[in-house]
Parts: sequence; C-alpha cells; structure tokens
Amino acid sequence: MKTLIKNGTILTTTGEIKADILVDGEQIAAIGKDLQGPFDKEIDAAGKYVFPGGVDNHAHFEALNTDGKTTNAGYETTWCTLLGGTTTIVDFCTNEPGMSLCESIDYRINTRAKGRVSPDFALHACCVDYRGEESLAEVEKLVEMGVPTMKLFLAYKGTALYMDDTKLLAFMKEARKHGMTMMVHAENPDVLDDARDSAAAEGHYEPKYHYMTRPQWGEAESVSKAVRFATATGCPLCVVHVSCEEAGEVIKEARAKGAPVMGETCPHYLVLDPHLMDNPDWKQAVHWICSPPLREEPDREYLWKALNNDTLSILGSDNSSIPQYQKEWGFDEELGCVDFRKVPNGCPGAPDRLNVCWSYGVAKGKMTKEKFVEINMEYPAKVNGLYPRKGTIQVGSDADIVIFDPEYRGTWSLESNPNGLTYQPYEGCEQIGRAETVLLRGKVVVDDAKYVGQPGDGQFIPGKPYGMAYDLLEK
Ligand code: DUC
Ligand code: ZN
Ligand code: ZN
Repeated sequence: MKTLIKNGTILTTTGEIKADILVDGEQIAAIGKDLQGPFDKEIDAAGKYVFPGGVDNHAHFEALNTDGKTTNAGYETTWCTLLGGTTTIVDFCTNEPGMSLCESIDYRINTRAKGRVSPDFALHACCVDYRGEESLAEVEKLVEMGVPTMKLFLAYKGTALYMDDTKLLAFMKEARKHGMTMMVHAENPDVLDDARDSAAAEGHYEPKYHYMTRPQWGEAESVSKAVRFATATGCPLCVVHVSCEEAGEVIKEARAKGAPVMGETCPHYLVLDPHLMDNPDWKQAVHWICSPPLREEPDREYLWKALNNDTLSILGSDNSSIPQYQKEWGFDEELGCVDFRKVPNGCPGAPDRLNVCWSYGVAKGKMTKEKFVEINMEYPAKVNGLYPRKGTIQVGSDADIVIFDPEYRGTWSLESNPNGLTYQPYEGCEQIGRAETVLLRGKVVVDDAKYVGQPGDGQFIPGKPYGMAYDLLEK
C-alpha cells in the first residue's frame, strides 16, 4: 500500500519544510517534491502541519496504583491517545503479584496487552517487589527484552512502591553496567508525611490539603539525592514529573556541571491551577489529586521556561486513568468525609498532552514548533531507545504521522476530548488546533478527527539500551 501525503508543511526540530511524504507499507519511503506514483491513496495536507506521531514517555494504563492495589482504566481506552496525536506510549510495568520484573514484562506484552492496545507501546520496568540479588540480576535481562528504562519511587514510604537508598544505589550501579536509564519519582516521603499527618491531626482532610502538604522543598530535596546518586554511580537519570522551580533548578545546576541527568514535566503542571482542588464538591476536587501536586502560577511559568532553555527535556503525560469510583475511595466512613491521604494519585492526560502543549505553548507564542517536536516526539524516542524508528519523519522511520489542523478552535470536553473516563481535568479549557488525520505505521487510525482504528493495532516496540541520557556521560 502506497500513500502520498501531499502539500503539507512538515515540522522538525530544526525548522519546517514544504514537502510531500511517500508512505510504503509501514515505513516512510521518500520525502520530497514530485514523488512518482502510482499511489493507492493520496491525502491532501494543504494548510496543515505534518509532524511525527507523539511519543509519550510516561503513561499508566492498567497500572497498580500508589496504594498498591488500584487498577487504572485499561488498554481498551488507549485509542484516545491516537485522537490526540500520540502514536507511541511508554507504559509503566510494575510487578504483577508474585511475579518477577521480567515475568511481569512478559505477562504484560503477551497477555495483558495482547490485541488490546491501539497505539504502539514500549515499557518501563517499575520495581515494587524488591528481591535483592534476584531483582538486580534482572536488569540485564530486561535490557535484552527491549526494556532499557526503569522507574523507582523514592516516595510512598510504608508501601511496596517505596525504594530506599540501598535499593536505589544497587539498581543504579547495575543499570549503568547494562545501558539502562533510571527514572525516579522524587519526593521526600518523610517531609510529606510530616506535613500530611500534621494537617490531619488538626482535622484537615479536604482535597486541597493534598497540594498544601507536598512542599516544593520536599521534591527538590529528593531530586538532589537522585542527582548525586546519578553523578556518583555514572548511571544516567531522568527525573520524571518535575513540578516546580526549586526542583528544576537542581537539575539545571547538575546539567551545567555535566551530570548525566535529564528532566520531564507534564502538561498539567504547565496549565492547571491547584485551586481547582478547593472545590467544595469533593467528588470533583479529587480529580486533580496527583503527585507531585499542581503548583501556583510562578512554578507553572518556570516550567515553560525550563522546557525552552533545555533544563527540562521531555513533556510526558503521566497519564493515570483512575476511574471516578476509585477516586472516591478517598472517602473515609469513620471520619464521615473524604481523607485526601486516601485518594489514589494521578490525572489522565495522554490524549491531551499535545493539544495542551500546542494550545497553551505554540499557539500563544510561548514555545516554538521546533521545541514542540523535540520535547514531545524526538527526545522521548531517544531517551527510550526508540529513535529513529519513532519520533521523527525520516526515510526508513515508521510512518507514524500526524496531520494537524492549526485552525481548529474548540473547548475541552469529554465529548471532544475523550479519555476513557467519566471526567476530564481540562474541561472548559480553550483548545487551538487538533490532529485531523493520524497514521500508525502507515495505517490511517484517525480520519477527520475520528478514531477509525482497531484495538490491537498497537505493537510492542523494543527499546535499545544506552538511550539519550548516556550521551551526557563524559566519554
Ligand atoms: N507517580 C506517577 O508517576 N504517576 C502516578 C502517581 C505517582 O505518584
Ligand atoms: Zn511518580
Ligand atoms: Zn507516573
């Protein structure tokens, strides 16, 4: 099957070019003018931007949640990410109960995900069942299985998620040997617990106490530790979901000194206001409980600048598809009210990531189109060892292509921006531009802004070791 995408303007990390794209089967076969037919299909992209399908570094579909037991809405909802222009998700794979990391990855690919995922997917391992030497020995095998990244939680002490310094150090040393990139959830659990328990002791349980009890310094302190561990072990690190200036500045300083450290932030930290959690209707307010928490305007402005000046390198969604009924597990029968400490943490957002970045960044003059492609496509693909198969429009790359209508105007709603849940954190926000047509490995999966693909279109894409963060190591 040969498809010609003609008359569009291709966006890259270095500029824009007016050229046509020939897709042959699943790959890009040629880029240029006057490409020779015959073609089976022609798509006219006049007046549209054409860019690589989004690569989302940070997705939780079907994840065990922070309380160790909740299960997010599953892969059957991943079609929504295609509507939002994201063609590859990198999902987190925690240990299945009783399974090792490698067994969990195998189970994820060959059982859970089988025939159910709509975009292509790669995986990060995420250890929540540390078994000493046995877990460490799995690092090499994970890399061989195409999983060259791992996330460790430095927060949530007292749960299976929590990894203390001994485990962090051991994993980083092992990861360095095999080209694995480490990722961390950096918040100091003792700092948070002190603030959270003090609030509760004073009778404060409402959702707004979530953001009031997770101070920036608790995040920055944990980032500092992880950065020092990365520097000492030489293990490249990506700090995920950076939410504030204090933490971002730690990364900036470390990078200036040559530390192998990169940072990610998420769309919700760029645009959503923590005071949404002040809503007296707690069933609404809990929608914005995520960790780290939403921050005030100065931190939000800082994050835009940090993406633009290369302090932070990736925009990941941290999509956590937590259904309403699970959010309501925060209600405490004994107290007779919601207890913010019991609400599962996380916001959906994989389908919204590119639209938020375009609407509030590119369309408002706060970000260049080149940076948009860099942080949403190219760098996440490079960090995860997926480049140049993913994250770029090049001859030989997978034909994951978005044809984007910059003239579209809309208002965020569940109807126009579905996420597989019954609530939409960006409800009422102004949207500028949207994906009109999306190709996944050459197949049209979004047509006229409607999903036309099939569950199971998505394939597991193995990542290669020594991703982009390794380039930061002194040779
Ligand atoms: N961290 C994440 O990365 N996602 C959801 C919850 C959390 O704590
Ligand atoms: Zn996290
Ligand atoms: Zn996450």
